[in-house]
Amino acid sequence: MTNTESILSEIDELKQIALSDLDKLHADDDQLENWRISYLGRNGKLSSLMKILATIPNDDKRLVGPKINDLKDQLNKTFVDHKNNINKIEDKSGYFDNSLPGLNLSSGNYHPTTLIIREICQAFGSMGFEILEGKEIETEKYNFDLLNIPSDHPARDQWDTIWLNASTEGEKHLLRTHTSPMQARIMENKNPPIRVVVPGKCYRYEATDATHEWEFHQIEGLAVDKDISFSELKGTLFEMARKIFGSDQKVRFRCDFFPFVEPGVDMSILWDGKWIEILGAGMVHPKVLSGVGYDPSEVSGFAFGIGPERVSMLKNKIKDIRNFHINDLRFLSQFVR
Ligand code: YSA
Repeated sequence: MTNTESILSEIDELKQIALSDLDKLHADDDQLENWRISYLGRNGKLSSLMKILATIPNDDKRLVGPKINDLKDQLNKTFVDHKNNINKIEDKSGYFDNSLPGLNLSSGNYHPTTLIIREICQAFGSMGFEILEGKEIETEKYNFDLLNIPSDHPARDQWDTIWLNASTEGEKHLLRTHTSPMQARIMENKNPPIRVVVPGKCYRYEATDATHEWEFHQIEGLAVDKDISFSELKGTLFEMARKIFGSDQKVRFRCDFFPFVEPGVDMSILWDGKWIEILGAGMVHPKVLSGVGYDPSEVSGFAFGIGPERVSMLKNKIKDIRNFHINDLRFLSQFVR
């Protein structure tokens, strides 16, 4: 084989190996660049062929020279095409592979407190109660005075209060310790018959434990009309417990003291062999009725304050009320509407 023939066969061989090597590269930028340097670089394999060109006779150069140039053009073009193709496959923004499985989008869910508040309000809604909301910043007058708890009354100690610095026209402000101030606000603005429930947040200046939070919710209930009796209070709360916990649920009423009711009770649920208190209630005290301008000889009423987190704890076997506030998705994602 002459020198020229051997160069021609080297050109063919180089072409085959270069293209086959390039074809094996699918992603790695470094490997692509190595390929380019190895074949097309200044000291690459194509340059070596060019150097041999100088050693062959001029007539043969006319035959071999264009062949080397053609190979150079072909390798350059194939390299650029191949690289573009790889970039297109890797480009997530512009390239859409409709054979890939879909992404799972995580959908949000209601907070367990929202879920139980809605469930309890719905239970009362089906018994004809309206739903209202009140404000979390209250005055001493509505949180205590109009509820028959004067400033020197020891019963105030029952509600450990977070007082605010702000006061307007001598009125002291606080974060409401219960939803009961809404009783007076509603009665001042409405005439009987009244049937409302008021869900909302309350705050108490107290240490937390498994059943007590310093920030928690209550659902206040109020019914005022002519001839409202204690048996209607009992019947309404029994029905609520039946709707929330089922008809077999055992419920206990005991006497309790709240200055704004007479008589007063609390209601407990039998759970795992223990009675757990979920609400305070009673017949609206005549002093509260007259304080808002009603005539206690004309109308009577009952009221109650439920702790929805406690209800949810019983229903969902939650051991610690603090779970409601620590924002742990392992806890929160268990509550599906
Ligand atoms: C009583 C008579 C009425 O005519 C109207 C309302 C009331 C309830 C009264 N306002 C009150 O706040 N009573 S209470 O202090 O016993 O709280 C009522 C319910 O709120 C409790 O049974 C409990 O379920 C919940 N609760 C109270 N303190 C809590 C709490 N839940 C979580 N953390 C706390 N620190």
